[in-house]
Amino acid sequence: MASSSALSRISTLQNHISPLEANNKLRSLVKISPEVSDAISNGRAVVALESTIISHGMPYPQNLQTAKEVESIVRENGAIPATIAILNGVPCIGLNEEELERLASLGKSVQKTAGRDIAHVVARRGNGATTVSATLFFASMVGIQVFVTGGIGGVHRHANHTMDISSDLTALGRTPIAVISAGVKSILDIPKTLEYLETQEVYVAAYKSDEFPAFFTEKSGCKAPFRVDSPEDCARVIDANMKLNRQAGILFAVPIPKQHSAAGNIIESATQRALTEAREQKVTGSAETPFLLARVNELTGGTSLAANIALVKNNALIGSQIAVALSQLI
Ligand code: PSU
Ligand code: MN
Repeated sequence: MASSSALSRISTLQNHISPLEANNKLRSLVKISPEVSDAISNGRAVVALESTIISHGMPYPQNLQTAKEVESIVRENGAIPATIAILNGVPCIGLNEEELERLASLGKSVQKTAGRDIAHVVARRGNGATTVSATLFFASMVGIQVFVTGGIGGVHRHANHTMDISSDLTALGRTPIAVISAGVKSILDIPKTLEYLETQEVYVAAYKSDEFPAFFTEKSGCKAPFRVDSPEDCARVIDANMKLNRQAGILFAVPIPKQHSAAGNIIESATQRALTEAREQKVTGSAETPFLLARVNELTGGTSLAANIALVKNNALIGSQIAVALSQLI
């Protein structure tokens, strides 16, 4: 028999009360677009999207083009996109076209905002592009359950010396949201990243594969803890996690589409060179990922950018299907 406090917890869950609904003060601090707000209240499928990938992950204007295309893919597949960023100190959930353009054209002058940086950007009334960790925070605040990105951060190579472990991993460990990514880049230590996700109690599955993907390549040499084969499989995992009130997150790792993985080896050797350059130029901390992404793109003559765009769009397609399957389950 469940105790009465457990029962009231379950009934709260079934009504899907998000922290925002539970705490009116939060409402005055964030701006939710009318479309996203309607979709959430009506139980429609919503997909959160991060913004560091726009400001720091890709150059202008490809970043704007990709952000718009990703939003269209989400809509075409029956879900509502909610791109999250901080504009003039206001966390925005769902950007309109003008806001998206502003963010994309400001590029790297926007503060890369991980969980650690949120209060700083809000206090200074600055502009912040949210990483996976900060996007998880805001998505969870408004009750979004599915979040699409390109690649999440992870345990960096040499982390045993530098302690450089992305806060994406600890945020996933305490936020019950499903993140769809193409795995993690080989600029990171993939086996250690998987170990750390296990420590954080994050559910990890590869999509239609036994192996955890390595962003630009379909395989990393590491077996994924679980395998899922359809959006419905994914939705059932999210539903079980939520009904059990587990506070840890979920990572669905979707391999890059085959036609774009051919360049994987060229990109891998460019990555090795960029890593050496980063060490030589002493690029560390939050500057490391943007440096490596830009350098690998230069070294491959744009091939890595094309592959990056293709995999983000594929993740948006699958993420929307998962969000729709979830909305039909609940
Ligand atoms: N990996 C990518 N592209 C990206 C990022 C990571 O392939 O754009 C971004 C994401 O926003 C991710 C962040 O959340 O970098 C992680 O940064 P750090 O390693 O500093 O935690
Ligand atoms: Mn870091």
